[in-house]
Amino acid sequence: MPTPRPTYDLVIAANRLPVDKVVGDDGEVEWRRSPGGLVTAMESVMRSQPGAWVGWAGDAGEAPEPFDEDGIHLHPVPLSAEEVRDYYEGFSNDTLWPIYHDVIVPATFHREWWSSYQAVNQRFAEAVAEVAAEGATVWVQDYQLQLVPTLLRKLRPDVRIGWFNHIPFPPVELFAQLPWRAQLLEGLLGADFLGFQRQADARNFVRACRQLLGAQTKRDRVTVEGSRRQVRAAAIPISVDFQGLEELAKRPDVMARAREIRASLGDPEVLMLGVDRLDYTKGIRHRLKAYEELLSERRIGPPEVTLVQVATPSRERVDAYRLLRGEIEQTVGRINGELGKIGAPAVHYLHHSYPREEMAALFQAADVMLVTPLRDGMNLVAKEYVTCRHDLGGALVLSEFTGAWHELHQAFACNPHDIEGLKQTILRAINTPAKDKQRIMKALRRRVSDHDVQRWAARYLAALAAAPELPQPEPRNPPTPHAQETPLMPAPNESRSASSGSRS
Ligand code: GDG
Repeated sequence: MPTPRPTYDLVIAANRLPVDKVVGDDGEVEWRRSPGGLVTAMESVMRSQPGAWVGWAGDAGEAPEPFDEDGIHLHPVPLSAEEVRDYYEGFSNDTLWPIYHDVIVPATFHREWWSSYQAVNQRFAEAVAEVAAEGATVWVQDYQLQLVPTLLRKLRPDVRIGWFNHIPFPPVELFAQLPWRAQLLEGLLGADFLGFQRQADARNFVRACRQLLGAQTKRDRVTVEGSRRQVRAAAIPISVDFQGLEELAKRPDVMARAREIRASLGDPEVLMLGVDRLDYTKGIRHRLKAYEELLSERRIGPPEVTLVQVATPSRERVDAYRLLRGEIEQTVGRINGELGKIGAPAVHYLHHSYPREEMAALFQAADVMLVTPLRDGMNLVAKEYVTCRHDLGGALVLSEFTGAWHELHQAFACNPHDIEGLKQTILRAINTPAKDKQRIMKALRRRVSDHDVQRWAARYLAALAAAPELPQPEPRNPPTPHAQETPLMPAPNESRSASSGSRS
C-alpha cells in the first residue's frame, strides 16, 4: 500500500515557490531560497508549526517532485509554456496588473487568457487540497490566484482560507471594465478573510461586491451564501524583516562597500538613488523628467549631484514592459548626452539584479532615495531604505500613491504627476538641515521596526483565525444568492437597499 502523503496545518499558495533553481557546472540542480520578505515572514510563522508552500517552480513544463527545503515542504505546480504566456504574462500581468494599477497602460482582454487563468487556479486549488491537513489554515497570496478561495472551499470545506492582495484593489469604476469581474469577486468570496495593503483597497473590494454582485455588505463585511457566511475585508499592510535587514546593513563589509560605491562615483555631495523593478507603475519616467529639468535649469548637476537608477529586469516578454525599457533607456541616454560630463555622467543606469548585500550598501550610500510610483500596493524599497539607515542619514522622497506613504507620513511626500512639485520636493530633500533629516529618519525607522514583516504575518493569521465560524444557521427568508450580476452603479436608492449602512 503506498504511504499517504504528509499533510500540513499551514499551507501557503503563491504563484512562485520561494526558491530559485540553480544548475551547477556539473549539471547538479540546487534550490536556493529567494530572499523576499514573504519568505522571511513565513519562516517565523513556520518555526512554530510545520508548513507547506504550493507554487510554480519557475520553468515551463513538468514540475519537480515535492521536496523539503529548510523546514518548509515545497509542492511545485506545473505550468506549460502556453500557460506561462496566457495565465501569467497575459491575464495576470497584462489584464489584471494594469486594471489594478489605475490603467496607467491600457489592459488587454483575451478570452483564452481567462480560460488559462481559470485552469491554473483550479490546479492550484487541487494541489492545496492535497497537502492541507484536516482543518488546516490556507493562506493564498496575490492577484494571480483570485479564484483559488472558492475553488478550494468546494474541494475542502473544512479548511480556513485567507487571501492577501499585494497590489492595490482598484476602484469599482476601473474594476468594472473586467469582463470577468463577477467571477473574480466570487472567487475571492470563498475566503474567510481577505487582507489588503490599505483600507482604501479593502473598501474598494467591499464596494465592488455591493455594486457588481448586489451582495449585502456591512462595514468591512460581505454576506455570502444567502446570509450563511460573512467574509471580512481589512487592511493589514505588509512590511520588511527589520531586524534581519538592519543586521545586514550593520555588517562591516556592507558599510565598507557603501563607502566604496560613493568613492567610485567620485564622492558626490549628493547621491540620489532609485531602485525599482522596471515597471510602468514605479514612476521612473516622471522621476527622470524632474531630474532632467533640475539639471537643465542648473539647479543641480554632476559631479556634485548624481543619480544611480537600478532598474531590475521584469516581465520582459510583455509589450508594455519592452516599450517602457526602450523609453527609459532613450531618456537616460539623452540626459547623459546633453547634461553629463566626462567622468561624471548624470545618471548611472543599471539594468541588473543585485545581491541583497549590494542593495543594502546602495541604500546606505544614498543621500536621497527616490520612490515615486504612480501606484504601488506598498513599496518595500521605501521601508528597506529606512531600515538600512541605522546611521540616521539620508532622506526618503515618497509618492503619495504608494501604500507605504500611509505609514511613512514623515517622508518627503510627492505627487509624481506634478513634475514642478516633485522638483521642489527633491530640492527640499537635498537642502533640509541634517539635524531635521535625522529626526525624520528616526521616526520612519521607529514605524518600520514596530511594524515589521513578522508582525504582519502574525496579525494576518490572527485575523484569519478570528474570522466568523461557519456555517451560520440558514435564515428563514434567504435573500437571492449574489451570483446574479447587477448592473454597475445601481440607482442611489437601489444601492442603499443592497447595502446595510456601509459607505466608502
Ligand atoms: C509587489 C507590489 C508590494 C529589487 N531589485 C532587486 C531586489 N529588489 C527587491 C526590493 C524589494 C522587492 O524587490 C520589490 O518590492 P516592491 O514592494 O518595491 O515592489 P513589487 O515587486 O512591485 O512588489 C508592492 C510588494 O509586492 C509586497 O507586498 O510592496 O507594492 O507591487 O524587496 O529590494 N532585490 C535584490 N536585488 C535586486 O536587484 N536582492
